[in-house]
Amino acid sequence: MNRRSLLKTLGSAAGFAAYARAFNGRAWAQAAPSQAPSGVPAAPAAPAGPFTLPALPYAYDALEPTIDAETMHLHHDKHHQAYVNNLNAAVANYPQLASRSVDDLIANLNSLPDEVRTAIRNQGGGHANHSFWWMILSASGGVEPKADLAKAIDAQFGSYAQFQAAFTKTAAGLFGSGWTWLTLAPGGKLQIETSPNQDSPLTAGRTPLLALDLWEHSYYLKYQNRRAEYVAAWYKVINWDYVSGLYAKAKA
Ligand code: MN3
Repeated sequence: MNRRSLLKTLGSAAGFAAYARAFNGRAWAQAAPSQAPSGVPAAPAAPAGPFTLPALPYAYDALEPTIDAETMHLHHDKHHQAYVNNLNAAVANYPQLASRSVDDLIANLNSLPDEVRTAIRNQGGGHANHSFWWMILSASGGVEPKADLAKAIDAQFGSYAQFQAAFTKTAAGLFGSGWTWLTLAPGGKLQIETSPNQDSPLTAGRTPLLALDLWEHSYYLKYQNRRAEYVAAWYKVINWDYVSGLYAKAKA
């Protein structure tokens, strides 16, 4: 749109909408260089929304040495971003889905159109699980469960140490890519469970309280094939203050 036709059409709402479209198109083009700064070719353009990558709630190196900054960059900026992009692509033609939260989509997979259910299960699951993952990690979140969650863990597993042993055993038993979770079932019982791929306990109606990412991308740079070492170290960076808060909220 040139300046003259712009001036001519700005008087109407339709004209303003056309101007807004033209401006947004130009801004988008400027924001997407053909080469990323690192020299890696840019990925094909993905829809800009409705889902967006949440910022990390701490610095990329905040979890060093347990989880290294390079892993955090790749995991957050590349892997999580890809789930967001692919989820946006999946809902691009479904405006009725775009207005729902990703947790709502994952908790109600049966409500989704057949054509996009698998894509949302995988890509939406990846977005939901990783959004959760960043929040349950911290270098300063306390070393043990707090308050009512501490009592519930003691009551159900015997002690925090026994809970850790059970969680580690379940994690070690997961074959392939997936997650290990501490969840709260509708009856109020704590549960240690695994999910394959990017499946979420939300789909089964349980509330995630704690998650352990067991995809190789979450640890391979630093730990290589030593997955047990990664799992053992991960307990040092659990944000128990946050997790205990989730339990209190879910019980309320
Ligand atoms: Mn991951």
